Amino acid sequence: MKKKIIAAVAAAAFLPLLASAQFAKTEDAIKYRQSSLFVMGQHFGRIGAMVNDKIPFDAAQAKESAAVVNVVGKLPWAGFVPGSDKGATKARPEIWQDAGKFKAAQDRLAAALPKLAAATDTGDKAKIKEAFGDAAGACKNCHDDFRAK
Ligand code: ASC
Repeated sequence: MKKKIIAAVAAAAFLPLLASAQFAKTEDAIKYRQSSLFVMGQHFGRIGAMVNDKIPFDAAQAKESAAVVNVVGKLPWAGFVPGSDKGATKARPEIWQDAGKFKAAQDRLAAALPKLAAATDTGDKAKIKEAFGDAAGACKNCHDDFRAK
């Protein structure tokens, strides 16, 4: 018991270290954020296609996609490690130069995604469409300021 507690405390102490050493290579950090954004975009796009009448509305699928987006939407930010503005990336240097503004853009998405998930719980297409619009606005806001064309 005592050993387990000591091990847990020791592990907790190393957590910040592990988080900062999450990627073996800068390229991996870039791939990680691009992959998570890609997966998020696929599922977000499915919801968009439904609420914009491009594909049939399916409440269960909307709910499933919103749940994916809600979780995967938390992931990309850890991939924006210092020095990863070079290479195969559209990330603009402002991400690191104006970190506060970049964080605010993340927070806007983080506020919108649980609302999208909650809207899909109702199964009400109009409500989902409204929440989707807010979340899409958060995507666009960040892309406008921080993603190269
Ligand atoms: C999407 C998607 C985005 C956003 C953005 C909103 O479906 O993949 O990146 O919406 O286009 O403006």
